Amino acid sequence: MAAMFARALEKLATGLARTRQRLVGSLKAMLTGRQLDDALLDELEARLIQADIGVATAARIKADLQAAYKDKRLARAEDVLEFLKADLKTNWPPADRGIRLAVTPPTVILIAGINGSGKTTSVAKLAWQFKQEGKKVVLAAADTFRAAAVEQLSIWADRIGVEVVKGAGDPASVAFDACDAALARGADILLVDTAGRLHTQDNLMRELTKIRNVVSRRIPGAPHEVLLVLDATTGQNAINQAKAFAAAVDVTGIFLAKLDGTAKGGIVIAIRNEVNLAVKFVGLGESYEDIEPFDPDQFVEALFA
Ligand SMILES: Nc1nc2c(ncn2[C@@H]2O[C@H](COP(=O)(O)OP(=O)(O)OP(=O)(O)O)[C@@H](O)[C@H]2O)c(=O)[nH]1
Ligand SMILES: [Mg+2]
Repeated sequence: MAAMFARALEKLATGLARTRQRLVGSLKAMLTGRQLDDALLDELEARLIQADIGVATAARIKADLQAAYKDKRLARAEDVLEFLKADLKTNWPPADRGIRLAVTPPTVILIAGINGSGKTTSVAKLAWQFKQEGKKVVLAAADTFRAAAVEQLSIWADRIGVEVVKGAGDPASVAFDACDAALARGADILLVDTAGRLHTQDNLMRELTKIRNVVSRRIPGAPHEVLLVLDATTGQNAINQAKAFAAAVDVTGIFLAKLDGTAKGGIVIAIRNEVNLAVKFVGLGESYEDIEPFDPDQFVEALFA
């Protein structure tokens, strides 16, 4: 267990390298030999905002630092990083970050998000992870608009060794067939990949609702999860997407992809404070193994590693 935790932390720390450089690295340089005064606190706040932690959160952290300094719980600028680390860890209340499994399998997980956010890759990652846990996984290629999308998912399915349901019909009918297949094969998990869409594209949002309805008609209680895949490299824009999608469909959690490719990893903190949805998984690379369940303590440890 300890070894598993260490490996996960290492993976996360590697993925967060750019954010750490940008944020913690620059803070270290900034704090060395400085007086803990208002000017320094202003600079610190600006750095936090640059790392996409969010304006409100940065202001709150600054106020916490000011209060701690006044109460003499914090004396030296050098101690700010330790304080910050502890402060960030208190940011997340206990939340359900696991996948809500069906009482009677299969558990159906619908994947949604804008174009190119990382949906198909995240489906592959989830499939791999569930398979590692000994679960039987089926994929539904419900992005039927492009042949290349079906092909991409099929390639992942082959590599991971799971079955994929394809079809010539519309996305909802493919999802329906996939439900049948998952039931017939006694699958534990059905992951439904969908086409990218914007929350402003009414017809496409209706189509997502249609997929949802068809799935729930075939399997009572499904979909058990609707995961929104967000691209961490888009920074604050990801927040707006999360709000818009959550208003349009019943999103149950976030898969934050491409956390490795960004210096804006502070977005995880902004999501917590500005969107009422738990980040359940993070994507840390382009391979199917580059997935970690999101754990706040681990995230903060990795950020300051
Ligand atoms: N570095 C990095 N790249 C990622 C990650 N997840 C996805 N990608 C890359 O992002 C690009 C888009 O990924 P897809 O999975 O095809 O995205 P999608 O949302 O399915 O795209 P559409 O179906 O076209 O809407 C690909 O080049 C992926 O390799 C990640 O966690 N880290
Ligand atoms: Mg895709």
